[in-house]
Amino acid sequence: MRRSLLPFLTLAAIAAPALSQDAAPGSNPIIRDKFTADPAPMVDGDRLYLYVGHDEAQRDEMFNMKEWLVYSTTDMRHWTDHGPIMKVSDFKWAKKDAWASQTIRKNGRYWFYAAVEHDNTHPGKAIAVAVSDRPTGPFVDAKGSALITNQMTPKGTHSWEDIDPTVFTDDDGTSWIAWGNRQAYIAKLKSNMIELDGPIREITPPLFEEGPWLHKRGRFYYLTYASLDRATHRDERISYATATSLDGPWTYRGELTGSGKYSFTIHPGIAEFKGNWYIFLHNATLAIGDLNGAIGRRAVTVERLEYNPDGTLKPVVQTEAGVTARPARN
Ligand code: FUB
Repeated sequence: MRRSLLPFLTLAAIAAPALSQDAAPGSNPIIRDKFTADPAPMVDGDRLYLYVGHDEAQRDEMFNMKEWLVYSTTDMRHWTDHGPIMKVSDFKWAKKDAWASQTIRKNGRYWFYAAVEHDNTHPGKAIAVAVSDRPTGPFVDAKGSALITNQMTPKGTHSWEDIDPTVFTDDDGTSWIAWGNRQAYIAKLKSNMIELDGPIREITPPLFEEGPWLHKRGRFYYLTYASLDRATHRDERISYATATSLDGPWTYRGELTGSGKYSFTIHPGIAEFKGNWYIFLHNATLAIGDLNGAIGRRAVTVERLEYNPDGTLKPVVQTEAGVTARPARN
């Protein structure tokens, strides 16, 4: 997120036309009765769960995010609304800002990591961890304090550097957490999932802005993220890097998408579900009542994610049809 552009971006988004509420099930945006952002898919059994932040910005407010929601699907077309899983006020040490999150299953429990604003004891953004016995919650604060605070990454230049956690369990059972804004970091998690195991390492890839997402396919690890080329672009796009080990080195592979329509931010979430790969994103094309899309009123979308034979990713075109369109022929 880059603060100086925000008034302009909000005005640009006000031009968004209203979208039809009776579009084909599964077309983009996939949730149309609430503004949702920062999608984080998790596959569990027969179902894909989608964790999102709830955008509730009014008028010219920038962000107003107080809670996280979860939806699920078995067919990528029809989504069940399971409601809020947690409010930021459930973390007693946090002040506000239910920002980007990710949930993973480990040892039969569901671990939810999220960015929030810490209270004045540790000024700046922080990363929280919560746990539940069910993917739909309720989730409770698993630690009673932040997992990561702004003070733990002293090289950073700004107070919202420690946001957007992505959590990934490697083939050997070790779980890792990566996060960041402008600087990207990675650390191992202890098996209790609520403590770091060892040092924090910086892994900032080219043009990194925020929203890292870790996944693995075949021999490659992928670090996909919101990027911003300040010299040429006004809005974030998605870029990615690959490695053959989470210790790196990471090879920059370039841009994967353009910007989200009418949106300064964009945020990737990737999952394989029933033999197909998907990338979830957000844009600001949705209008609800007299509220149009804006920087704080986003809408989650999904597209197919396809690989080239060498493991690189095919460019993703953001569409209204989304997964309702026929898959492209190889
Ligand atoms: O939704 C609030 C923030 O905006 C997220 O943490 C960033 O990734 C960006 O989407």
